[in-house]
Amino acid sequence: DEMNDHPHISKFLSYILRHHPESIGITLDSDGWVEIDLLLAQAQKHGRGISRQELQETVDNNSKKRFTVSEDGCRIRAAQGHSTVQVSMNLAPQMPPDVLYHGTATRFLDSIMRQGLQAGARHHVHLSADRETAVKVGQRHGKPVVLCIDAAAMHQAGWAFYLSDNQVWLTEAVPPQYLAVV
Ligand code: HQG
Repeated sequence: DEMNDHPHISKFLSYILRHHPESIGITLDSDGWVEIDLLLAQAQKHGRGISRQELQETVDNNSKKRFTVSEDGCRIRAAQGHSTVQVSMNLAPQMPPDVLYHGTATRFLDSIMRQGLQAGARHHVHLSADRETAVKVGQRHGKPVVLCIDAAAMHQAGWAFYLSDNQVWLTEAVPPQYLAVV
């Protein structure tokens, strides 16, 4: 099926490209890229036979555009969400919109309003330019609540913001004074 988004392959690629490339004996470069031929060969060796076409369909049909293939078609990377791997992604700091949103679960609110938003296992806190995306992200964790981030004030104070290949806004942390419950 040409619209197949291959959710199992997507989960596998997220695991490898965000968290544990070493589990199939590959390393990512500092921008998070790996040669597709090498990735597929090593996956095969570890019992995950994936064709080049299945990989391309997974990339093209992924609802969140989680993976980016390089312009020459030879390399792939996860757009965001990295944890343990040492990747910088080499994203240039960007001027954020004045307001950004973060969706979370209500049970995290007290802690977040005390400590601010923290990246936890990931390299960055994930923010979105629209409220709807934040609601969806929050729903993954429980009863959703959306926080408004005063990105203009943060930017003014010197915090760097980055925009991932798939339009997720990233920053190191968000101190409580820049947060409000919508
Ligand atoms: C919460 C998905 C207590 C934070 C989405 C979140 C996103 C705190 C959870 C991407 C806290 C971490 C990332 C604090 C933050 N006290 N809780 N001080 N600071 N939290 O999954 O943003 O499907 O690591 O609110 O679309 O939910 O993976 O982050 O609830 O873009 O492609 O700690 O993951 O994309 O959870 O989601 P996560 P997230 P993918």
